Amino acid sequence: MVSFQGGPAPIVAGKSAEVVLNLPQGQYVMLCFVPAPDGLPHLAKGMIKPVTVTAAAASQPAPPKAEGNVELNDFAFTAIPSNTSAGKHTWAVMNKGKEIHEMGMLKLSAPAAQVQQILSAPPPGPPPFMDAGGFQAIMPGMTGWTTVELEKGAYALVCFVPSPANQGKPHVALGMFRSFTVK
Ligand SMILES: [Cu+2]
Repeated sequence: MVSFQGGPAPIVAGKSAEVVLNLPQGQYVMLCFVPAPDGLPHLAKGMIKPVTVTAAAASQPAPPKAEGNVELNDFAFTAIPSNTSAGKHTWAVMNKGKEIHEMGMLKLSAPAAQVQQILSAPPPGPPPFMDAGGFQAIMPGMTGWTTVELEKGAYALVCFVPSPANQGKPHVALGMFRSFTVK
């Protein structure tokens, strides 16, 4: 009934995330899957909004100039930009796999290996990371753009999309996690 067309990934309160999408004309919904303290996703509490995308104007802006590519694959981030210095960067996010993928970005406050393990089976209590934006799920073959604002420290890219070919396991449990350091 739906196809995933991207959008900004979860971000901590008070910060902002930026994406550029090339949306075909049609009916859309914006929604938020982040769980509330009672476990219900925000969309069940009203965080869902229909949007109509009308026909494109004759003259279209050029795609953003990306300084690097993030390649999403089954089930790994097979390429990430080489320049991850502190500051703003515009990345092209490309789904090169056969499944739907996303590029969630986390700022880590624990070693990456420990965070990766926790994400597959989250224990109760505050997580050792902060949601730092990124790019929401897109269909195979699609590309979008995100401008990320990096601070010094440890980060990871992660995909939580469930895999139909693997009993619905989230991609992170299949290895779709890649850490990087911002200097
Ligand atoms: Cu994925």
